[in-house]
Amino acid sequence: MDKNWWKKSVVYQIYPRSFKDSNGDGIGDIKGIIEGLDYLQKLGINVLWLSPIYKSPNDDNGYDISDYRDVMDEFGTMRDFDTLLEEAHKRKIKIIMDLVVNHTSDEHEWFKESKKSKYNKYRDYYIWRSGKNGEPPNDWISFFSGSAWEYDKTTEMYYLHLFSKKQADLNWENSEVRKEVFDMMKWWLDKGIDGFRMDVISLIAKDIEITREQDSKVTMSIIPKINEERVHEYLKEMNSEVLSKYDIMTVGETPGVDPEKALKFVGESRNELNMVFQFEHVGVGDGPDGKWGKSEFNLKEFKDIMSKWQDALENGGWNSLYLSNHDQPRSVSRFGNDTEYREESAKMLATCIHMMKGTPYVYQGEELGMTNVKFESLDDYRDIETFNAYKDYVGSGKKTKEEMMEAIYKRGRDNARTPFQWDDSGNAGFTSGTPWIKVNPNYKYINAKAQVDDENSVFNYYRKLISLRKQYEIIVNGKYELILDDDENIYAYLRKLKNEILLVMCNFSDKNSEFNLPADIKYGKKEKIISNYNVDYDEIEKVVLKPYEARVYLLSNK
Ligand code: ISL
Ligand code: CA
Repeated sequence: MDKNWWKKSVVYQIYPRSFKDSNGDGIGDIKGIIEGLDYLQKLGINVLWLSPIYKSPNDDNGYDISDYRDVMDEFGTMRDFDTLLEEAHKRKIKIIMDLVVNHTSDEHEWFKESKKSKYNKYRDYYIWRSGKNGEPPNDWISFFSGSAWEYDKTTEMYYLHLFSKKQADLNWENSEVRKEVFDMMKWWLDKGIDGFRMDVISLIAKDIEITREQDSKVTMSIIPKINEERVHEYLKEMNSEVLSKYDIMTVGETPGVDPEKALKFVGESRNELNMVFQFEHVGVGDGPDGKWGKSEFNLKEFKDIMSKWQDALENGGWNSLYLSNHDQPRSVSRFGNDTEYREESAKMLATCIHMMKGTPYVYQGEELGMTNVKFESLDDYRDIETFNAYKDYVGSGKKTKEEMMEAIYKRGRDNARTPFQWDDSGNAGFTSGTPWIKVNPNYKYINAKAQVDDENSVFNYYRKLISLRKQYEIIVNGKYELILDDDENIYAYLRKLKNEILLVMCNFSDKNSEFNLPADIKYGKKEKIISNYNVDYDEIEKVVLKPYEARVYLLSNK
């Protein structure tokens, strides 16, 4: 058995609510995922990450879990899940589940008990504190706007919620909580799942005594004061109790983590996780106001961040590679050009990410070049983060309504959550009913049906990138090296393994850009392995790259 299979894998993320609806209620479901498996097999991915499918009142689309051992009614039954796992495995596709254990829903049995009295057995499963002079216990703020504390009149105390008030933070200091979580993880692993993506796992241990005001680093960001030592104690315990006993992959979602901190999570000798999702590159160009503020994309900064991560994790670590997920705008809209050069830039961005060292993640629809959406009315949105931010910014006068809508068009999470575009029939072939969120009107020309059989499509380009990773060891193991560091339009890098060099050129601009091969790169043979324009490939010393052009060559001494 290959213990490091996750290093050679490409992961596909499914947001079940928006993937495929099998019964016409407008909500994607597990049977819908099963119907989509052949499509995914064709794409060539070998791991599926499912965003949460557990029982949930859906305040945050399943990231608020009320029963970890049951399936959300709208998504189907546990039998459906077992069938999905079996059908996926038949196709050599592994499944990893979202593990959301920083918090539970306030409708979870544990929380319902916890709030009953100070002496309840479950009281210490959550984080309760008394207020101060009629105010919350401290100045912490929620990721979804407002105080991170909610007053509960039953016991006249506050509980902590880093996200919505229906997502109460679990108290990881309590060993009973850890045991419950570990047992639940084993229960799923014993079913045969292949790993976990761990929601905000870097935030599970907090130093509540430290206010934002006291901690200047914290004041600058939404992320509260974390007890890093404890986080790693808990993960080591999780690893020895659970993870180490199975042949699985793990990826932690870790807001606020830089490469130095990341090595503590993923260092090979650390016995914690396999890799983490970092956030630095998706926040590139953001000002102090974060995602809702002004943002100027800057390629140079982006290259610096990516290169810093590639370099830092070269020895004894491993990177995750992503440009989009269910919380981020569509990558082609954020980093490329979603109008005139949509196809070119979608392919270029994919090249840039897939040729790096690490495990690539494809978010549903990214492989079609799906774009952001603009709904005219706020009522057409569904995301709690969007609604709360709107209230916060417009309510306080920090932004006008128009300014806030513009910000939502750019960065709102619903951009990524419109239904998957299967074909050009009504509602993009996603549902025969009324979708829970409107489809992006561009499904008429951006859809899977139009792309699967078109050899020049974005889909088939992804398919080729994915197959190259299986074919060339250098794509998995080659050492990354940035070249043309200062170029403001071109992102070019090398991967080196033995006597081979992979040369990757990506033009991030909508203009022709001249690439000049650094003189110290010596080679005998060259072979073009993928490109997104049909051009003449003989010359690599000096190349005029067309708008959003990408090319990859394999150079060898032989
Ligand atoms: O979405 C974000 C920025 O727009 C992030 O701040 C996000 O809230 C953060 O990365 C944590 O995300 C994860 O946990 C949340 C959930 O809403 C997200 O969907 C999930 O990916 C709470 O469970
Ligand atoms: Ca359904």
